[in-house]
Amino acid sequence: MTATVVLGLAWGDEGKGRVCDVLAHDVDFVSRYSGGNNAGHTVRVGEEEFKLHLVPSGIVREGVVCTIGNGVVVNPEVLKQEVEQLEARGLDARERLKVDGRAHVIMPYHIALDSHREIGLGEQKIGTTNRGIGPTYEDKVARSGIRVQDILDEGILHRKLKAALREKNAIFQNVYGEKPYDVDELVGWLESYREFVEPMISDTGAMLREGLDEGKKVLLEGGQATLLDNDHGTYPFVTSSNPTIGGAITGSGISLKHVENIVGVTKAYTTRVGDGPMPTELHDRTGDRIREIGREFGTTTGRPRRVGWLDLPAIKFAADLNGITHVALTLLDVLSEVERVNVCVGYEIDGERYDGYPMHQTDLHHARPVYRELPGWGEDITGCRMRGDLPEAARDFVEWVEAEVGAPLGMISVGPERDQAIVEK
Ligand code: 2SA
Ligand code: MG
Repeated sequence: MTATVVLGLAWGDEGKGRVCDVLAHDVDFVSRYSGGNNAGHTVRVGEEEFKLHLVPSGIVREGVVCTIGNGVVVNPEVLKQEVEQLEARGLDARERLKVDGRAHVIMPYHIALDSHREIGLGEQKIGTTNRGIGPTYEDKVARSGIRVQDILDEGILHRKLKAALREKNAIFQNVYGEKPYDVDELVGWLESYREFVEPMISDTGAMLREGLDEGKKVLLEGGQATLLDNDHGTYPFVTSSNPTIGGAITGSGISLKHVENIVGVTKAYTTRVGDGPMPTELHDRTGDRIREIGREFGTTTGRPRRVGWLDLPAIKFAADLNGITHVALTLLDVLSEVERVNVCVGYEIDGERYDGYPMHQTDLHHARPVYRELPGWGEDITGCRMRGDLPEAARDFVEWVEAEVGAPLGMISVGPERDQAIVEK
């Protein structure tokens, strides 16, 4: 009965795909539970690099069954493209991928609305990935969404789309001056994916629960991260799902009793793509260098990521909120290139010192980081495979972070290759 949840502790791109790939070697299932193709998970296997947006990263491991859970939003076009691309590279993706019938479908009008909203917000924009994620979740909550299972029933599609478009078409015509969406055309669009998607549609939650009860191992792969959580993140600069531990349960359909390990992933520094507060953001040459060495560009949109020092109060908040059992520290090798390493240990907010992560959004916008400066190690660590192999300054850094976060470091990644990691139990 063991499920392991891998989730991000900051604003995403912590390397969850990389951590999942290492953990996937002895699991039976890898499952996505939140978000959609706004995620971008990069996995390197030898010379090959896989960039995945919707399909769980376990697909690159032979024999692993991958599920897209009920909490995910699915763009059928992207799903088909991604599966076909994986197949073209010799992976039997179609046979090993299951999609929950309860998952919601990202429709073309959701993508259009995402883009109109962002333009309308101007400088206050959220900086979304423009994949229609927010509007799809809105429809889910409003009970006017289209689900994957609906693709199998033309009558239902007609009825649901007609109802959904009544208000939406008025918005497209009257607010945005665009032509309305046509129900028949959209039904035709969805039906064009029926043959492809039908064999994959499953009750993935039941499948996972049954597997877990039989002693199989499940890895739940988070998309986005804690500070982008709709409830706990830096609202409104968040995504529209719950990438945190509660969302892992709701979005996968497994029970709390099955969860044994919760791995919180953080980089040795911080990045954020999209708008919103980021107290430790660097606007200098060090930031540019970290961006360059860490190849910090959005996997989905190619946007340069904002780069800053590790924000410990934020990470500690996320670790506490998710009840993590282990930390996975990634991209430690990137810091080999900087002379001194800063870590934020608190904030100064309107003249007062705070140690914790602020609840008020205004405080977060006003927060100035208080740093502890540590010596850099200035040497290549990509060959280290045990903690003891690390230079003293790097070891001091990881051990201090481990003590501060209060959970053991299960993995320290020292390079992008599958084996470039220090893995501990
Ligand atoms: P959305 O599209 O509605 O989910 O955007 C809302 C906010 O969530 C952020 N967000 C992300 N942040 C980091 N990484 C994400 N995935 C891609 C990647 C992003 C990319 O792995 O690189 O390629 O740009 C991701 N997805 C959503 C987003 O920036 C908004 O701040
Ligand atoms: Mg990413």
